[in-house]
Amino acid sequence: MMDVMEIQPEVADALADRRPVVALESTIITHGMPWPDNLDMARQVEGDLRAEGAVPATIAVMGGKVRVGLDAAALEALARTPDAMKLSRADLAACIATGRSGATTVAATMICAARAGIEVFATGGIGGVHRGAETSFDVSADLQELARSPVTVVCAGAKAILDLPKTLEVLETLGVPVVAYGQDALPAFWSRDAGLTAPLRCDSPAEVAQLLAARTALDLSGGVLVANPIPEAAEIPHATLAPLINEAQKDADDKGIGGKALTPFLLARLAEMTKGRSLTANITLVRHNARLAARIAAAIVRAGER
Ligand code: PSU
Ligand code: MN
Repeated sequence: MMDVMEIQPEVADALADRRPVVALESTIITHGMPWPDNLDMARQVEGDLRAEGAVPATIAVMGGKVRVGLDAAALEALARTPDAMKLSRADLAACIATGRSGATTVAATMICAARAGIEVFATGGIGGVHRGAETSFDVSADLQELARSPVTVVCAGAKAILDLPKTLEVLETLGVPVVAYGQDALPAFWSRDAGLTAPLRCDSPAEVAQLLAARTALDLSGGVLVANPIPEAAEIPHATLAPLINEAQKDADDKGIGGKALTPFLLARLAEMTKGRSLTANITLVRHNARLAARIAAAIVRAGER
């Protein structure tokens, strides 16, 4: 069989020794943030994981292989490749087969993490049901993947550029546990609360590990979504953002932007409209999620030792 995975030795050793490892996606680097903030963010997040005692495994496709764990040179090369393919489940194999560079979305990162044996993954926000999906049918493949791949995804909720009630409905239909961390409200990426209550709540990494153990005992497939509210100091209130999001979505509609280009367009447009405040908030929340993901990975390891 074709060997398509290249696991960095540091990551492989940590997995073999049952030490905490946390996967990181790469679309946020190539399509979610501009150069050079993207590289700074990627390095900082890896540093945050290490500071919490976890080994980072940033995932991307380079040179015809899925690389699990990138060295400094590979991370920089990727951050300088804005035309990297944006990979979801549908594109992963084609990117490998053609030898192109590709950045993994939440969906593709989950697939690769699960194959590598990594149980926890940190990101900013997941994809979801886009506004106007009743006509565009634009529902991110991230949601299906959460139902399929056994990975715990720590995010700051779904981006407020999405239709959040519909996103929650689809996750419920797919049987994906959606857990708000430390509060009842569903965090909405740049805002701690957009007026929706999360279906489930956990208040500590140990509680998340217990939930995962019970799911394993029941042989339930798929992943778990942990939504960690952005730190208060960095939050942009929902009322401030809502009109800007409407405007950004209208710009996208006017320009005929949809499909894979929509999320990157909306993020870039919002960063412009908020004069960089949304980008700063995005970086803060990803780093915050990485620290929680590391603590959850450590709690899973501890639970396995008992
Ligand atoms: N989180 C961010 N910025 C991003 C993304 C997430 O803070 O750019 C990316 C993720 O990779 C996610 C993708 O999987 O956006 C969703 O894209 P789509 O809506 O096209 O499925
Ligand atoms: Mn889409």
